[in-house]
Amino acid sequence: MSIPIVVPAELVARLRRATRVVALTGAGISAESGVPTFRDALTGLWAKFDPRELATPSAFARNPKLVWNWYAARRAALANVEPNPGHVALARMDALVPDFLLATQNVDGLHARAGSRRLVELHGNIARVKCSREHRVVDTWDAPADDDPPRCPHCGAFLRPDVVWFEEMLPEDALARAEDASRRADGTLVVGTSAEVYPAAALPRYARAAGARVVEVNPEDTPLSGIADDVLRAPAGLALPALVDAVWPGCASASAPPTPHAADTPRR
Ligand code: BV8
Repeated sequence: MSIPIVVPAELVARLRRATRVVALTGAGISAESGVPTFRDALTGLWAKFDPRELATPSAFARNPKLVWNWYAARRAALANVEPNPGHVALARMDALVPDFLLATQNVDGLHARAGSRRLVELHGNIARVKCSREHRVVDTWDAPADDDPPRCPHCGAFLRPDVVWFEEMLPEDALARAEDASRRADGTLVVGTSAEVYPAAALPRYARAAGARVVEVNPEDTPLSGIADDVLRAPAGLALPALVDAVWPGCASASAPPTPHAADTPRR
């Protein structure tokens, strides 16, 4: 059942003129790919846990095996999902907007798989594993033995997912690029996030302060709805293709994988 997505004409005009656009995404954009959001209750072994409890250094210190297995289960589940038209539409925008940056809170890697190139993963990527002591990414790791996660081949410390846990600093370069782009933006999209986790949730406010047009795409209200100029209350997999088709009609359907950088080709 496709719901008609109304894209305001003024928004179309503003985005068509925009040259510097930043998109911030959260778990909601991957929901239509079958990836549970952070608000969706955990299931199975983890049903009794709040994700915010498990995604912490103290949880890993307390029970490394439990946390390792939680991430291993999420990693395995990602092997059976595909990017959806929402991811692909943002990859299209990357090919169409001169100065574009996609900052995601998601660790699922679906934006990169959809063809997004100017992309920063603010909270890391679940496909990578690193040493919990030296923070060096390791390419291969053996299956965990008995009750422990696998160990670092260099120093013997436990291995852990290369994601940012609560109370841990974000990757400096990724955060700096996202903050800088937000402070220079003339348009920003806030897609599928409950906007409660910082410093990511502050980015649209920096764009707002810079005079950017703020567009929220979310079926539900969020703490950022109040600063949005436009709110598309619809699933991202429907709203984003409609938005890209409205702003850049005839630039091949928004749900088709992007061709090499339209932005590199001289604009007529
Ligand atoms: C840090 C990786 C320094 C791991 C994650 C300022 C104020 C208050 C608190 C703080 C602050 N500054 C720092 C903090 C502390 C904390 C924080 O923000 N706490 C919150 C809970 C209040 N921040 C940190 O700890 C950060 N580090 O600040 O370091 C420091 C050091 C020591 C002590 C203090 C500070 C690190 C934060 C990163 C944590 N790692 N993920 C993993 O994935 O396992 S966060 C994780 O949760 C996600 O990455 C994401 O960021 C967040 C979940 O939010 P969403 O992605 O938005 O998902 P959610 O499920 O909540 O919502 C889904 C939305 O989608 C909904 O709105 C829904 O309506 C919508 N939706 C559903 N379907 C669709 C849809 N939308 C569109 N289409 C659909 N189809």
